[in-house]
Amino acid sequence: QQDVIQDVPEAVAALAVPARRVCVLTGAGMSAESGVPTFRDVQVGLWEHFDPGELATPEAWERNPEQVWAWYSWRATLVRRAQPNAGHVAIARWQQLPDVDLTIATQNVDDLHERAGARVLAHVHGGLFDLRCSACGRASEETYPEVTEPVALLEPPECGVCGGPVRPGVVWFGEALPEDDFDAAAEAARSADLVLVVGTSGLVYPAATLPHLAGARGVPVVEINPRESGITEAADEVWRAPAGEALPALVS
Ligand code: BJW
Repeated sequence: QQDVIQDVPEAVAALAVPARRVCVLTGAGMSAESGVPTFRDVQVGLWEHFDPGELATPEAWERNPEQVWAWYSWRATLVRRAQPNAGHVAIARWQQLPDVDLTIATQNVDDLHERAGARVLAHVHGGLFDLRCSACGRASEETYPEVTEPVALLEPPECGVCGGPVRPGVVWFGEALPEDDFDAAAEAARSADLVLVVGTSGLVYPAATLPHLAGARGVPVVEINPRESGITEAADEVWRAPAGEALPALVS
């Protein structure tokens, strides 16, 4: 089995092993090996098959809530059936080490970090399962129906208080990020002694500024991603490997 375990690049180990305050910033690539599709990967990315303007904007919701609800119900079913991968588990174990203060700020709307046993400091793009009323804003106890393949239209549930349509708790294009989450992520990145950026294209703002905030304070930034990204240039070290292989090697 030895030959399938990734060798940790020396320069990465030199930064990661002594680090006591670690900030891990994750994107869709973190959950790719759990079978949750990314957004922008060639062929398999969601935006190769679906139009974000029709599904992930407040205008799309206003125009056609049934279409948006149907798509998120399918995505929620995928996430419910997915399991945390070895990368999620490795980060959770790292966080549990007594001499390490490790924070996680994720762009992912799934709950796979939590299901691996980790505590997430910030979900900067919200949570898929945090449903709320789109009219009065109250949190909703409703859930998504099981939908095992993309379907065209599904009626969203009604808010138990005002009757408005219940929406996913995610951040769509053009919407503000939850301020507390973004501020906590920014502070964690700035005050870390290592920022590890895992599985993001670094193309969506303002989340993509987080590694730069750290870099500007002299915090070393390490990228784990099989491919080049918008973060690569700002990274001090780059490890071209999948999260589910690199992270267990790093933490073992
Ligand atoms: C692996 C792997 C493996 C694969 N292991 N790695 C400045 C400049 C230009 C534009 C803007 C700007 N500021 C704001 C904007 C507009 C916009 C934006 O950024 N647009 C750009 C796309 C051009 N931003 C916004 O609209 C944001 N809001 C905002 O700015 O509000 C301002 C405001 C203020 C006050 C009042 C009102 C408004 C909101 C952005 C919301 C993003 N939402 C989404 C959907 C969430 C819900 C859902 O899940 O449906 O969030 S879009 C989508 O992209 C999702 C992700 O979180 C986000 C980032 O994607 P991520 O995670 O990087 O995934 P991918 O697919 O892009 O990359 C995967 C990576 O993994 C790749 O690099 C692979 O190589 C790698 N990988 N396998 C490790 N095994």
